[in-house]
Amino acid sequence: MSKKNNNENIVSETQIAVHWKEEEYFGPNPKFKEQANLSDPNVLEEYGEKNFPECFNKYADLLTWDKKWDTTLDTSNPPHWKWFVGGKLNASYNCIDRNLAKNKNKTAIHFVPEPENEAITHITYQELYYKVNEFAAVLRDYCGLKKGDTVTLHMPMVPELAITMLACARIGVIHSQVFSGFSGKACADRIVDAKSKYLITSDSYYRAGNLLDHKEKADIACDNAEEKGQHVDKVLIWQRYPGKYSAATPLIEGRDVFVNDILKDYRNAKVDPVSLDANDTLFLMYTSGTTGKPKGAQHSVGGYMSYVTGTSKYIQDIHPEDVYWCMADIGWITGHSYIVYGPLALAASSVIFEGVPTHPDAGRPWRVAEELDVNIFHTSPTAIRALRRVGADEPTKYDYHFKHMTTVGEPIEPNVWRWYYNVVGKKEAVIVDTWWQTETGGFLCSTVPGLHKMKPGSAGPGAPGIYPAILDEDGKLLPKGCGKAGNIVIRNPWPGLMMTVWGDDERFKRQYFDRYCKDPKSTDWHDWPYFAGDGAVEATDGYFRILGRIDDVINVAGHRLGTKELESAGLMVDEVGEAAVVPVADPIKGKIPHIFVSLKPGYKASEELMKKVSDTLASEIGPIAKPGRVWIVPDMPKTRSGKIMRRVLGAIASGQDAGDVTTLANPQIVEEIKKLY
Ligand code: 6R9
Repeated sequence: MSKKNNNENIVSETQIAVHWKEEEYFGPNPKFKEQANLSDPNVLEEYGEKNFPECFNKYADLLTWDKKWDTTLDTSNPPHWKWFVGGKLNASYNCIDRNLAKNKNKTAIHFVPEPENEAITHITYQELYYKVNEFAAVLRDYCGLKKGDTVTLHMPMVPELAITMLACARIGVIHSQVFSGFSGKACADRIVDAKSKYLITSDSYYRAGNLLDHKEKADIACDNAEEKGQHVDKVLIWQRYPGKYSAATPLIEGRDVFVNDILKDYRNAKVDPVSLDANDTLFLMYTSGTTGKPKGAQHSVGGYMSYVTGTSKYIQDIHPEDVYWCMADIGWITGHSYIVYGPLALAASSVIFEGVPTHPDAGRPWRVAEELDVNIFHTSPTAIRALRRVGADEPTKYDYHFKHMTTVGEPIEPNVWRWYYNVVGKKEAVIVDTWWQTETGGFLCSTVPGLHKMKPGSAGPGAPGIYPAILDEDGKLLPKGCGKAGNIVIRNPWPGLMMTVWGDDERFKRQYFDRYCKDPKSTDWHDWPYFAGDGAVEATDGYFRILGRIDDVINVAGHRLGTKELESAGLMVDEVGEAAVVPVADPIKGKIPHIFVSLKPGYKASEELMKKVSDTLASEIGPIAKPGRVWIVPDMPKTRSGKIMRRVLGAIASGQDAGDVTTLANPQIVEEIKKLY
């Protein structure tokens, strides 16, 4: 779809004006480079297109296979690519058993409870082996679960979540973990879609100082699932304090059982890992997207495990002696790939943190880092902004040293990136900005930390073996350095890509491939680019800067502005802690941006400050970006994974109904913001 703008130039719908200035490069740090898993530029060439798909055999070779694969990539049924066909393996074996010979006494999981007076616990690989076997016996012998069955997990950030996942993986049971912050009803929808007869949950967990009753959500989930036609036979409940029930909601007889009680009958049980086909399913991870019912991204055992292990090694730079802390929740894909499966397959020590990073104060993460001597740290821009907002100098007070840090989940504003680099990383740590999705299993764009320079706000080039491109609305390639944004696609298959949407092959094809498929009859992968749904621009150096979901684009008088670049300009105002930009209908310009900002502690809203924000947008981006209104708000409405809900802000700014806000992390904020209207 093309249309004419005021200058009579043809502009396409995807051509967002990109006004962001080029940022300077950083690093890579020579000390980091010396120890990096990947620092030889020639190796990178081995992942070039002429070696595709065999280049990914190197990732698969990082795993232990029961039977080696015959075919690296089978494209006979597009777009359901099959990797490592004929190969057999087990994920639980790869994350646990094979590490025992050299590392059985090493910590696999450091569990950091939220209350600071509770000691950190350290689970060795031997203990993990023991616990996973016992629970696998419960699943197999007590529950009667077998390969290919699904179970829904609704568990908080406790080690038992990783144990449950690995126990499922051990016997080929497909786990579907639902983020613990989601409601019982959201859990029910996922139980119904996955057709789970078992729900595995916890009685309670700590959140910002409160021990929450989590079991009450299980009751709602089961009742709601029943109404929708899915009966849950049993609810298995892990106890936050084993042997003690910490929730007020009574048990339902015949349905609810404490894991701790059953485990007594399976003491020291051992369960042989089931040898699975590479293309059997390891887990489902539901993703909501902006529209439609949640989709179950169905991930494979062989391809997924190879991809997360390879990227954990080369992008996260995990060595077995590292203490690695990813602050994401295991209820999201980041936690599955880069807290559990990737790091454990590499025999690292992975930290599971129960709590809120800024509780009881902004120094908490840095105290944990100091105590455990964490050297790899992984978090999101939303957490970085929150930590900067409440404790910009806190990191300097603690004696920890990161060699490597990751940002993931949203585009990071360059000046937030610089705080992360200078203050959190103490100018010692390299940063990778990893762009990817639930659907993609692992990283798609990122610098290789021992090889590439970093550029604030840019994810970087395609990860090894990933060939991204920017296409316009008509599928024409937008060459690098052209300054125009478009839709980012991945031209080739890769092992981490989901196999399909659970129970809906058609939706998988429609959502991710129909957009740019060159020939639906073709079995040549070149005809099937993966459409990610994000807008992006490729700089002359081949680095991709992600501008956000393509729906987050504002068209002001024919100029397409990325919300992210406006927000980034807003964040250049010292007083601003967070910023969100939304489009509001305007009779003259079509759409006009409104900017919502929340302030760092100690600052107050004023007319003067509003003007300062407005002027900064105009001076940084251009007069076209001058916002229709600057809203100074106490906080942003956020999803449970910390993403700002621009949809809600857009509705408020337009004087419309904000819709269903019950799934927000902070629904009460919506009323407060509405009062400003
Ligand atoms: C891993 C994860 C996916 C969407 C994705 C994009 C945004 C993720 C990003 C990023 C810019 C990054 N996103 N990482 N945008 N830079 N480094 O977050 O998966 O929850 O499925 O979200 O998040 O818009 O399309 P998921």
